[in-house]
Amino acid sequence: MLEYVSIPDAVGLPGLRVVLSPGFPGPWSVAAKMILDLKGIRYTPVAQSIACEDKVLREWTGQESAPVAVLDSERSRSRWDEILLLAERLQPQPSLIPEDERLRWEMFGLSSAICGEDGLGWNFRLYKMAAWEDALAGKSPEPVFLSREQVDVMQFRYGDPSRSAAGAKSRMIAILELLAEQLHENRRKGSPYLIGDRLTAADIYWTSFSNLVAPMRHEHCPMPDAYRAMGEAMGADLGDTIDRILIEHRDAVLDRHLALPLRF
Ligand SMILES: N[C@@H](CCC(=O)N[C@@H](CS)C(=O)NCC(=O)O)C(=O)O
Repeated sequence: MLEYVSIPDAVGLPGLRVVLSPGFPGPWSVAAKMILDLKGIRYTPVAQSIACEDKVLREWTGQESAPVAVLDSERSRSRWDEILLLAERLQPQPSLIPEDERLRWEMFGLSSAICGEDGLGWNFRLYKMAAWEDALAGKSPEPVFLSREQVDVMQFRYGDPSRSAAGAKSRMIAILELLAEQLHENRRKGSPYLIGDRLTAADIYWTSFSNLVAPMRHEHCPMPDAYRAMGEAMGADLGDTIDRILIEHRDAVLDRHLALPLRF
């Protein structure tokens, strides 16, 4: 595990502090960490408690999720795109945002389909929250590793009463198909990456979020059994909609670009 400082201790520290979810590979947190590490940006890791109310974190950053990055006395940055732009500013090389305006637009669009509200990660969570509700009501054997109170916190933060579990699952399938199509198309053009001919943040986001539907090998990413089981169950529910090319690409990004095993 990384060496974390507590939220109250982090508030008064100088430099870049990044609040992460310790001990499990929360996809937004892992992606932020991959981006900072790839660029060699130093920061103080700060520990968040998942799905808990935290007055100090709210007062400090205006929200309670992880990841959130705070540089000196600047405003906090909690969205995936804000954190990416901050990292690019602090260390422009290697750049993870294409220079070409059209590719840049494609990169942010595709990344939003992975990490943005109503994207892959968001719909995974909606799908799981529906299963947890059923399990807590005694209607399903789905394992729930959050308490009733924590599930309520998650519903308040991320819930969408208009989206059924089936709707969340079809959105995930549509996004996975889009990612696979994009990889096939770029491969035909001679590039192994999602956008253009080099690594961009979109590849990083897919790599990190892939754990939700196809957990990484243990030697790449040791994680709690319950978390691995959750991703495996999601993969089984999605069946053969996960094109092999997505997993090959994820493994290639891990091998070529990231320090393994991942630590969090
Ligand atoms: N704020 C992020 C989303 C981050 C996010 O969804 N974080 C989740 C990771 S599972 C989280 O912190 N969940 C637990 C919590 O809210 O305590 C964004 O908009 O890009």
